[in-house]
Amino acid sequence: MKIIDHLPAHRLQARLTLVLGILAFAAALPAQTLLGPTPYLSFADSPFNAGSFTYFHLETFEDGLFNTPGVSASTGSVIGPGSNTDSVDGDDGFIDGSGTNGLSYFGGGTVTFTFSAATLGSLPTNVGIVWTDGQNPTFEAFDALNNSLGTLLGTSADGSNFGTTAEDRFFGVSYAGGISKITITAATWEVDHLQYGLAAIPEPAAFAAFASAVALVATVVRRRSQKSAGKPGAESRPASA
Ligand SMILES: [Ca+2]
Ligand SMILES: [Ca+2]
Ligand SMILES: [Ca+2]
Ligand SMILES: [Ca+2]
Repeated sequence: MKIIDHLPAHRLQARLTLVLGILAFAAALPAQTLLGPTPYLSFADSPFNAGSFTYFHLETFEDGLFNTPGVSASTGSVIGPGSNTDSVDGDDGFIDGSGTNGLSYFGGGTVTFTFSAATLGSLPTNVGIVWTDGQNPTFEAFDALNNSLGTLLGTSADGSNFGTTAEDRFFGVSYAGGISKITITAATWEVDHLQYGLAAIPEPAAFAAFASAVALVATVVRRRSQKSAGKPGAESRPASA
């Protein structure tokens, strides 16, 4: 190819190294990870429980309000303790197989929880919610451009609406590029423990790949400038080889 042929060898190497470095970093960026459905009786069961976050919010609805920052819901309402209420089990202080003494969030059809980058500073990288009752749900998550990050299907519904908790499941997603919204869809659904955070540090694999790419490029640039210093005019000369 003409474009490559006329480049001095060291410039060609520098460009190839830069391209390879960028490709390595892009390939190492973690794709989305869908999490669940997994049993959930308290926040101790959350895959985000031991995570490190710049911000993290957990909405348990126990104050009777949907008032966590930077998130809005398209439909649904908070419901208080009652024989048909199905809070996360531990919210009433006892993991005892019953969620009737806690509070939860109830509705039907599709509910969309939308995150505000303006309020939060940036979109969350980790989002989860706990389905506690209703029909088996579909969970879906979306990136900043509203592309789907994938779906998860529930299979644990027990057919009872009296606060049983063995069926309760966590549904979530991790995505370093940011999550703009999630949806839960079922004819009727009850959910709890909406949780979302911004991971505090890059994933180790991605950071290592990025550091390697930067080091490679730095090495090539240093060699190139050493060569240029020793060979005046090398930059504009056609390759002799
Ligand atoms: Ca309980
Ligand atoms: Ca609750
Ligand atoms: Ca339940
Ligand atoms: Ca049930």
